[in-house]
Amino acid sequence: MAKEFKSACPLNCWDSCGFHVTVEDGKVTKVDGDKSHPITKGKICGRGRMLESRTNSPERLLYPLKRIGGEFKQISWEQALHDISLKMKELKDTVGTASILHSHDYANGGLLTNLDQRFFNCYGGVTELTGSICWGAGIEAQSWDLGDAYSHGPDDILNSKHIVIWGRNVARTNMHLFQMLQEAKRNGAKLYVIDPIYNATAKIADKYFSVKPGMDGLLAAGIMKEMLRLGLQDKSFIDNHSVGFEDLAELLNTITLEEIAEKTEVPAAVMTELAAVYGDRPVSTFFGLGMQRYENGGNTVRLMDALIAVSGNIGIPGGGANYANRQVGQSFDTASLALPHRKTSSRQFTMMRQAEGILTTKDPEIKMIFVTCGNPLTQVPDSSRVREAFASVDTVVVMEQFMTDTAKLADYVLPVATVFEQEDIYYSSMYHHYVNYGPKLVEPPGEAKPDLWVWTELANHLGFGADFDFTREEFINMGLQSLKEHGFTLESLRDSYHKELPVDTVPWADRQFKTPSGKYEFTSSAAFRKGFESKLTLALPKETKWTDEDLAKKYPYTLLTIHPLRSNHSQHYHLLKPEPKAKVEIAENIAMKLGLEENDFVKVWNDRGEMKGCVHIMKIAHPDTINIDEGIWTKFGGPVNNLTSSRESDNGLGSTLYDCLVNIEKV
Ligand SMILES: Nc1nc2c(c(=O)[nH]1)N[C@H]1C(S)=C(S)[C@@H](COP(=O)(O)OP(=O)(O)OC[C@H]3O[C@@H](n4cnc5c(=O)[nH]c(N)nc54)[C@H](O)[C@@H]3O)O[C@H]1N2
Ligand SMILES: Nc1nc2c(c(=O)[nH]1)N[C@H]1C(S)=C(S)[C@@H](COP(=O)(O)OP(=O)(O)OC[C@H]3O[C@@H](n4cnc5c(=O)[nH]c(N)nc54)[C@H](O)[C@@H]3O)O[C@H]1N2
Ligand code: SF4
Ligand SMILES: [Mo]
Repeated sequence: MAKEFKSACPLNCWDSCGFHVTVEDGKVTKVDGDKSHPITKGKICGRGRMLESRTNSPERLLYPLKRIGGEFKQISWEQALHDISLKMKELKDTVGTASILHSHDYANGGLLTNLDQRFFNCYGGVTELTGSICWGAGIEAQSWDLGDAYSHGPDDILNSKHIVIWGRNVARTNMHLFQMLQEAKRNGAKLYVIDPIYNATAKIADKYFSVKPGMDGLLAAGIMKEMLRLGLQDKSFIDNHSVGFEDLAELLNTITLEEIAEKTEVPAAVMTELAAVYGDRPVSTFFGLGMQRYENGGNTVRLMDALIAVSGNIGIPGGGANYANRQVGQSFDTASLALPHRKTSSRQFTMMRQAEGILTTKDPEIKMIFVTCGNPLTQVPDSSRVREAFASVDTVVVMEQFMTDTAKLADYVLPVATVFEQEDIYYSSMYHHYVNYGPKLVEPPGEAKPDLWVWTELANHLGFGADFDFTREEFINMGLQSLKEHGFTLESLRDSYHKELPVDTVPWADRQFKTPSGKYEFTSSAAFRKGFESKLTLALPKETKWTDEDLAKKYPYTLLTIHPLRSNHSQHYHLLKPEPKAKVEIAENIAMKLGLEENDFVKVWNDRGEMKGCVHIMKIAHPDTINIDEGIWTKFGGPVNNLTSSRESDNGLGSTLYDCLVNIEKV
């Protein structure tokens, strides 16, 4: 008999949807939207629906596997736990715990995924990853400018006169914001999209502005120049709530509007038009992650923040520099879960440079890697280097649901449970501020186990089982301690399924910024203290004709590798029908120049690697721009990260995935 339950989407996504799940005879048979969810209101995307086929797929990993003589052999859990814990003991007693790397990303938004850190901290501390391929440059930039990265509550957009979508592919990646945009438009708000690609969001915009990839900081500078020329700045905000404005004004005097127009490939008149828009408060700006995945990404976000500050759109209803909402993650007591004080030795690699770290770091060398909630072989830049690095390590343990490119390279593959096979609560620090509850609905197939079970068993083998001697319920309540006074307990969430976190829905309304000065910092003392350039600059990406003429002659086109429509990163490709093919989307001018036609088979390459696929011509896209969606598996023609660079952003914590020149030819 079919039974209906509420649950939650665990995927790394802006939207963090509420689910309505059908279970028949111990199997999930349908995943739909929960109509009672205040933000997601019953609508979910195909990636969420496909969690049914992910859960029931015949390709699910069902048993622990060990590589023996180049082939995977099924082994018992007891043997897997014995082998792995023995190796960990040996490393701890000889070269030290930092010889283990924990490589991960954030594939599961469950609160208890924080317990992997508890495991490694109680073990003694390992080599950890810092920064983020995803949003690192922008997070660091906003923490320099404002003290942290906070967004307005989703409904506040209805207070905006103008809405600017800047480098966010809303219709594809953030569907509930797309619905809010439509409502705000009906309400009379004007919508602007700034993006090198004319995407589905641009189609509903009042105005679409195309920009040369990586040049958004300069564009913001041009808009600010025009605001100052026309006297449209918010003098009161600048005088009373900011520091360093003189440095910014001086910087803006070092470049002309014409020079900005030349580099951004945006007409000067557009900057004048956008100056008028920003001067007509309130204006809400929604940053995507697109424009910060460049070598100048941190500075770009800082210049965009500066524009929003200069125009007085910070801390007012209908305004905001909406990038991420870290108030959400900060609401939970993650320290009680992760026990950071328990580690005695540890070391850090950045996410981007993990391959370099593995290959070159000594004292101790990396001897073992644990991969959880991530697929670095496809998702981390400069894939061939990542492959070389992972292949060079003695013991690689991958905890996975499927035989991904990364799992294929492992020495031990441990099969883990999916969202419907374990109880947890889910949140995302990207868009809205509701936490969702997801019950255990079905048993994991075969011998698959929740990640927490694996940590607990390994802790028992390693002698710190007491640190894991708690039930899931106790762990969830541990993470909710900081919210107890607001009525959050697992019991209350089991009742309500979703609950609004007590966060500011108009952040910085009190103008008390979390910066060292307590003010908005155009010149950042936090940056200075960390040894970075504190003043704003007019930095350009690394791979452009302006910064590397020879490279641009060899590789004249900019490659973007944006997020796929039908897959969350690499997670859904293998379930798509028909089987996915690599698609190379090119701007019309490239097709004309090279005589390329729709469906031509082409090779895209640079010094780092190559990839092949079929041409699709984008009718409206910035000239000389190519896109290949990220996430595609090796067996379907990927990974596209064969082409991308592992360089870090200017502020050290982000990636430069889209800062990438390539060439293309028909094969
Ligand atoms: N369907 C789908 N949705 C997802 C995901 C997914 O894999 N698939 N992933 C989720 C995750 S983890 C994340 S981080 C978010 C990301 O959400 P987004 O930030 O919306 O995703 P991106 O694919 O990075 O695309 C950003 C947009 O930036 C544009 N862009 C690229 N370079 C520049 C530039 O220099 N300037 C400007 N102005 N625009 C630029 C691209 O053309 C694209 O439209 O999406 C989440 N949602
Ligand atoms: N070229 C290019 N590369 C990119 C990007 C881009 O725009 N362009 N985007 C970047 C961004 S924004 C992000 S966020 C990263 C994402 O990078 P990843 O998070 O590495 O990407 P996913 O494909 O989601 O892989 C997650 C893996 O975790 C597994 N998994 C899911 N749930 C669980 C669980 O509960 N436990 C365990 N142990 N495993 C689980 C899934 O099966 C999947 O194989 O990719 C980055 N890489
Ligand atoms: S992937 Fe995002 S939009 Fe799709 S169901 Fe999950 S949270 Fe919602
Ligand atoms: Mo991401």
